[in-house]
Amino acid sequence: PPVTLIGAPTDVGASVLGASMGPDALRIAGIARALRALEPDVQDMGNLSGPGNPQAAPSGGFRHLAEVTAWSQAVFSAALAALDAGRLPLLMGGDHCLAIGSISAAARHCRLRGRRLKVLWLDAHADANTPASSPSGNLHGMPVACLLGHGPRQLTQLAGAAPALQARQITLLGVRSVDATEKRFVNAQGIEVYDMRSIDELGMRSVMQAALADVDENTHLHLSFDMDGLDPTIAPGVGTPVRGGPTYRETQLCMEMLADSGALGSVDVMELNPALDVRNQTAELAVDLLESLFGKSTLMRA
Ligand code: DIR
Ligand code: MN
Ligand code: MN
Ligand code: MN
Repeated sequence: PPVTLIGAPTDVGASVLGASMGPDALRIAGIARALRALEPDVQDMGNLSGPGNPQAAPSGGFRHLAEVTAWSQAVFSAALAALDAGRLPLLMGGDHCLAIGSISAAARHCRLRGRRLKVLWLDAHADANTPASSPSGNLHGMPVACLLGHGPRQLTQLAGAAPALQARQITLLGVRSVDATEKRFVNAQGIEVYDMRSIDELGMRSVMQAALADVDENTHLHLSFDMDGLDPTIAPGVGTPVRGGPTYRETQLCMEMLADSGALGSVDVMELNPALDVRNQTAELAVDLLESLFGKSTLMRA
């Protein structure tokens, strides 16, 4: 489908600064040109605007709740407009709290059209903290919980009164850093998780087959890609790196199998932090992986 690139240059949901520069780093790495080789209709709508980063301490369990809400609403509107125009929104973050906006938009779009939404969350972290469990108050550690209806109302009700997602609609992939209290929430909700141990034991191919087993013609697949999901030796440009992530080849296979599903409907590329990167290599890696996600393959395959 035609693609709309949406820039969301903010780091209000994180405590490490710099993800605000992610959209331009992706542009410099040639994201639009690379995708146009695979899908001729790629529009870059430029950057959304929103409040600056006050660099305040958490209050009431959250850091920057008002700012995160304003940005999430902007992302929600832009992503929903793209979806309603029959386009695939590709959100260029920005920190991962913004996925509350993009996924709420996908949920609303799918609800109105009777489509089934399925979210694949590729991340070193589970991002499933609630205000009560969060050690940091950073909202980029809470989007999964918010999307399941656990969090401040401003964020849980972007797409309407019902939670944007049911637990069975989301699969976490690549996880290797989960806070002790967050672990309980993930288990209690029954979220499907393929952590690094599963990828080690089963291999990426089997994991992706299992993760995509329930995808059918009526499924809208949303990929929420936190760049810290990758191993930091190949993706150093992130604010909260965790060693032991999937390799370059494993991630390529993941993207190729997502492309083969034919169900991709929306994408987030989040937490890219150019201030911590090495000669823009993490942005270039993101573009390389996105090419596979949008169907580039070495040879034609049956
Ligand atoms: C940690 C870190 N679990 C928190 N989360 C991160 O602050 O909630 N998510 N870095 O991407
Ligand atoms: Mn659609
Ligand atoms: Mn994340
Ligand atoms: Mn993460």
